[in-house]
Amino acid sequence: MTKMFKREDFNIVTESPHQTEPSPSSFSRKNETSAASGGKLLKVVAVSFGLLCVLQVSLNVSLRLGYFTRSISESEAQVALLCESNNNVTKERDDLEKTYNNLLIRTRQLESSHENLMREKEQMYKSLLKAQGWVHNGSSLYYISSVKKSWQKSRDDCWDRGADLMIIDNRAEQDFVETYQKRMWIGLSDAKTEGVWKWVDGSLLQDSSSWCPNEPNNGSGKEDCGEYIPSKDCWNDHNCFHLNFWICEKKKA
Ligand SMILES: [Ca+2]
Ligand SMILES: [Ca+2]
Ligand SMILES: [Ca+2]
Repeated sequence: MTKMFKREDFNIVTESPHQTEPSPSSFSRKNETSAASGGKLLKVVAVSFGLLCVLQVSLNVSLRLGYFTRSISESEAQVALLCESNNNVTKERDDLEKTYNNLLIRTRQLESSHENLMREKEQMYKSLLKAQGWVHNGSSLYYISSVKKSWQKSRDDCWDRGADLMIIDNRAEQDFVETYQKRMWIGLSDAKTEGVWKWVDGSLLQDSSSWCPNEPNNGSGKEDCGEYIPSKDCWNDHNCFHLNFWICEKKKA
């Protein structure tokens, strides 16, 4: 047969044999006290946990605030550095602009001075050439002698002046020569090959229309040098040892 145990049986066994059996009311108080202690403990734990949470949040906020404060300070410092750098760059740019403008003014002054000097040089050059007997016409300079010499001596004189006897290239040059009304040696000769007239630069005479009528006639078989005849405004072959005025020509520098 199975014995059925009641709650009271257990309570009796666990108590000392000398202890009086607790009354049902005291047992109930004991349970209430134990429950109250557990509730307090739970409250303490809950409050502690809550405090810990608040503490954690405060700590997090403090840490974040510290971090952001440092970041802001660092950013402000960087901004200050950038501003200072920008100010320096701006000042350098302003200084460079000022220097550039000064150089521009100086360059214009030098250009103006250079142009004045070039004009003065040109004037001095013209004055010097005029003093040396040179005349400017077109793209050439001409020297007309005031004494008479043979054709070769005349040419030597032109060489000494950095020129040569005149080569008449066109009508304008012939007209220029005509204004002097002098019988003058020009740079034309057939001394190397009779009848083959060449200019002093070695070029062959192309246009024979300026010879005087019936010239060149190689008179007496000894006329190998060309001269300008002002009275007829044409050319004649003449004895190279005859004394004549002469005209030199050189290109403008
Ligand atoms: Ca010429
Ligand atoms: Ca001849
Ligand atoms: Ca002749």
